[in-house]
Amino acid sequence: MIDVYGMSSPNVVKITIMLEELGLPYRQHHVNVFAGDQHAPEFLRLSPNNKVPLLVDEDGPGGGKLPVFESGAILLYLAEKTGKLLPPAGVERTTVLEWLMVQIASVGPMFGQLVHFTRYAPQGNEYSVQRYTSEVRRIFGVLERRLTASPYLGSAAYSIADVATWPWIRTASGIYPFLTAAAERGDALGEWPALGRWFRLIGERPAVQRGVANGERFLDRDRAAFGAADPDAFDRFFNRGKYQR
Ligand SMILES: N[C@@H](CCC(=O)N[C@@H](CS)C(=O)NCC(=O)O)C(=O)O
Repeated sequence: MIDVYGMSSPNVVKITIMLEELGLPYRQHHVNVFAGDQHAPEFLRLSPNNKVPLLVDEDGPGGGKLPVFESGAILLYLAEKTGKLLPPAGVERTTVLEWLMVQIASVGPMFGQLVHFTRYAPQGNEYSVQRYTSEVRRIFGVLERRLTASPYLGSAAYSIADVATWPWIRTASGIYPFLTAAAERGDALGEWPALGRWFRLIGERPAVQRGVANGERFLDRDRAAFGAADPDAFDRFFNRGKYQR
């Protein structure tokens, strides 16, 4: 059995989508990041970067229990465990890994910073909002060029590079001002037609729909946890105030 520790965020939805694609049974456990659960010693022992998702495979290599942290490493682990969604060798494998790394190194961190500065930072961060809006739009352009040349990010076939990236595009469409305005006009991704085609195609996959539904099982609990968080909890979550290092 596989245990997934997380919340309703895109980095966790990647993992429930992957598990649904693979047909592997799993249990989900909520981590209240606004209450600081990710800093508990027993969680840090398994996920030393104090973040979700964390996956624990009771049937790891050699039959032992294996904890895996970082969503990219989890996707790679599951792909190698099953032999699915990652070519076994050669140029196609390298290309899938390149686009997986683009998600881990660029899409996740830059999109995340834009969420921070548009939603959570105190007023007066115009430079940061502009910087991350510009960077996110640059990344949209990179994905658009890739998906104009290739049906999927990594290769001609759907892979873990798509699984990693899709939930972030989904989340972005609902929250970034430059996309929500376009969404109100009917198509958030209208400026990026190849990205839009890819986004809709993957969104039709039944495993993706199940993965999103399961990944968002904790949405209400996350909203309640967010609502219950006091200023000290937000300072801890954002590493500021007395938690600043
Ligand atoms: N690079 C990490 C990022 C994960 C991440 O940012 N997780 C957030 C929720 S989406 C988290 O656990 N935040 C808690 C914290 O930073 O204390 C991954 O891809 O797994």
